[in-house]
Amino acid sequence: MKRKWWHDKVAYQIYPKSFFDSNGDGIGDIPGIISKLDYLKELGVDIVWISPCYPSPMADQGYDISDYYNIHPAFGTLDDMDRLLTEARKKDMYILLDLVVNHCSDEHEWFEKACADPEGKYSNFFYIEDRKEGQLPCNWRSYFGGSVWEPLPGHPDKQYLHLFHKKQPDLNWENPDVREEVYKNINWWLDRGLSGFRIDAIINIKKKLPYKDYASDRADGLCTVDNMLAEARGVGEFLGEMRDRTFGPHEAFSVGEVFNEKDEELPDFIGDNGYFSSMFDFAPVVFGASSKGWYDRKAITPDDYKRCCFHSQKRVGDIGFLSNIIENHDEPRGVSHYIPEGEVSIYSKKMLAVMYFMLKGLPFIYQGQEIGMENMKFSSIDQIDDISTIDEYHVALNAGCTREEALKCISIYSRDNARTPMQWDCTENAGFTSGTPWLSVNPNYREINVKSQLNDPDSLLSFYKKLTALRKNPDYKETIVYGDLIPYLEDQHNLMAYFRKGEKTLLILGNFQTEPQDIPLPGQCKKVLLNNYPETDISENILHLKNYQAVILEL
Ligand code: TEU
Ligand code: CA
Repeated sequence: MKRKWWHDKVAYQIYPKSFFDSNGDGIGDIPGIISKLDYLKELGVDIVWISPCYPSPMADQGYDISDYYNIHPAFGTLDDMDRLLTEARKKDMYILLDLVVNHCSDEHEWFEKACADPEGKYSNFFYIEDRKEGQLPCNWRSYFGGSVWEPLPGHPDKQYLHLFHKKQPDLNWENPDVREEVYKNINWWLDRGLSGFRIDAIINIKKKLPYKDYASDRADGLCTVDNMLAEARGVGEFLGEMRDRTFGPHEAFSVGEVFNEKDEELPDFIGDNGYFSSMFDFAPVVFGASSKGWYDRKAITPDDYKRCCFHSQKRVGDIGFLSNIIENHDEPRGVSHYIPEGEVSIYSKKMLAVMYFMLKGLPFIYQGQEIGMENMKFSSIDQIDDISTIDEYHVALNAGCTREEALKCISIYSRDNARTPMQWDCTENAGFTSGTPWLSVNPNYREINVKSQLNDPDSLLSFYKKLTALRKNPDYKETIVYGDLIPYLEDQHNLMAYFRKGEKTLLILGNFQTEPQDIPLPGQCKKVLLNNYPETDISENILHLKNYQAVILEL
């Protein structure tokens, strides 16, 4: 594996709408991000990915872009963005934006021009088909519910394809003009001083054509697009071209949102000169998902979590670098997702932090994760903003769930769990805004907030600082960044343990339960590098792990 500038870094995801509001309109903004750069620097963050902040009608919270060359006025101006890039550079920090190019907004001028003249140049920017007697070209279901086909505004005899919301028409990547527009935009940002991109829904850009039906998997007669994506071939030609025309020459960082890639494709995706610098490991994130919907999803156990992580680590081996997460803006809060209900505590939160942070790859922290923000307890569907959650609520009801059952499943999996405002302090609205927040603050902000953790050496925030410091510690960096990952006592129930072997040998262990566990050590412990308890109890080479204890040992 070739060494790259970003390998030893720590990354952080900002969901700008919910991060910090500088002007009291209830919406987080870029000046707000600038004012918190020192906070991130002290946490040990180097790379910051900001979810979309471009002009957008916000049908999908900015993942529906109407202008790729500007900033949404609620978030600030291009000057603010330039200032953010300059300030970040002064602090040796790197800014990534979100590249959302599987689709644009239906309010983007390309789509408006396609509607104005469906025979003109821009109609070929999208997938537009004739609509004879209301017939659909295929029975694919959009990710947010309903058919992927929608009548073309102003032209009821035509219809366009949208794998996501109907306000997110898919861009036709088969058209070289579309690809040129995308590359032009990427280069424009990179030339402006951006360090790279997180790349949204990128596996969706290649469609299996001609359109055809697949077996339906729900009562609506439609089927998930996963069937079609599994059969689509040739996405690599687009991705290789994109790399060669944009990221490659700029030596920019790119991290792909890639689902369902096959083992043999890994070297093409993230090997030396892969399409992307890295891609997220979604194995634990998607565990238990059902094509029927969230209501049918199977909960993940600690053993499942471990198996998912190790499976990904083994398949990627030395090919490249995964990006490791426990949550993002599409997922529940990691501590609520991976720690069994009733066992969420400062100990289990720290244990989970150790477990994922020490995996091989690039660790990403999602805003609020570092203070242990938890899922919201939604008591009514009216508290939900997210389109995907509202769809899943109705999917559950249509499948026969009661309102209580439907509410319970969306409470567990809602994307809004991660989108509630960042909890900065214990004043009203958690110090996120002086106005009315666009989405309710989690009422637990009085207990869980940055201010109360900043000067507490035992807080989760301080613990994350120890983890980032260890990753940068010159004595251990080489091992933590490049050392092999080898599972230890892999089949032991509720234990997650692995070696990182390089210049040094580290053993990372986490007791994923409230009951204590005795673990035989494979060698003499030279040093305890990190522990979520004050003491480490080792006698005669047996490590006695307490309730959710996690330790990093040097052997
Ligand atoms: O997500 C892509 C994706 O696959 C999601 O549909 C995911 O399965 C879903 O969020 C689970 O509820 C990306 C973005 O991360 C997401 O926020 C956007 O809504 C989506 O693309 C469309 O741009
Ligand atoms: Ca604001």
